[in-house]
Amino acid sequence: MQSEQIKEAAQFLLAATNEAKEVDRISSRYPQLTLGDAYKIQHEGMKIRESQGAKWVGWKMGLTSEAKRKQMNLDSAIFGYLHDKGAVHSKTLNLKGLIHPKIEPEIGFRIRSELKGKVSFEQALNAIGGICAAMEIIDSRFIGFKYFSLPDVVADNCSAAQYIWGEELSDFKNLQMDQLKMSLLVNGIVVQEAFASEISGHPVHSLMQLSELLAIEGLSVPAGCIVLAGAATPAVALEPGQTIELRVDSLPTLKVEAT
Ligand code: OOG
Ligand code: MG
Repeated sequence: MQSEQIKEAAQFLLAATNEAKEVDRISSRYPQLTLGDAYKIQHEGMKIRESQGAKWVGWKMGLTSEAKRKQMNLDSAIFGYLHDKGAVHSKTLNLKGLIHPKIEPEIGFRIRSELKGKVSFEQALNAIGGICAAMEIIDSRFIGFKYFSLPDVVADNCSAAQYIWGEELSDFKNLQMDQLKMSLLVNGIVVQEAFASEISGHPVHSLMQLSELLAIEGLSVPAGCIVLAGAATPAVALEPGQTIELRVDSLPTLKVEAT
């Protein structure tokens, strides 16, 4: 795709986000859309947001669990960006302004030293300064939240909308991170449950994968940023009135009320 088309596609998707309006997939407008073009569209989207005052804060991994790949009928891990305006700071989650939001149980990392390219498990683990339970609110801009290709979802910043960040644990060396049980509750009832090993076999593998995927685009995981490792289970549709809770063994619980 030409750079003018990349810009146009980024603007088209941001307008859909801001107007909470579902739109046709990018690949129906630009059938030649490749994964490389899609990451350029994503990057352009972040640049536009920055010009409007948002700050980049980190990365999200997507489709790191088999359950998510099955749910979306797509087959490989992808990444997107997180910005400060996406953080939910209150105990209520306002669904106005979202199209068809869903919520996912995730593990969050605070990065203390840069990761670049292919790294070992030890290097990735040592780069983590804190871990927490986190929830991601995803909201595809595409009609029906389905039937999109990998480049489509990447261009749409991997459906990123908002995220809820838990209290971080900095002393996690004795934690069997992949053995943490994650339970997502709606109105007090467990609706999804999985071990953190569902995230790429181990959440740290997801971080290693992220570093490698970023290198293809000439990017890295800088010190100080945050990372969402990807959902451990399928996403759950959000509706006003629900109380959503995420319990993860050994990590502080998260609870919000959707309005
Ligand atoms: C893509 C984003 C997936 C995750 O954690 O797997 C994602 C989508 O499902 O629309 O954020
Ligand atoms: Mg996610």
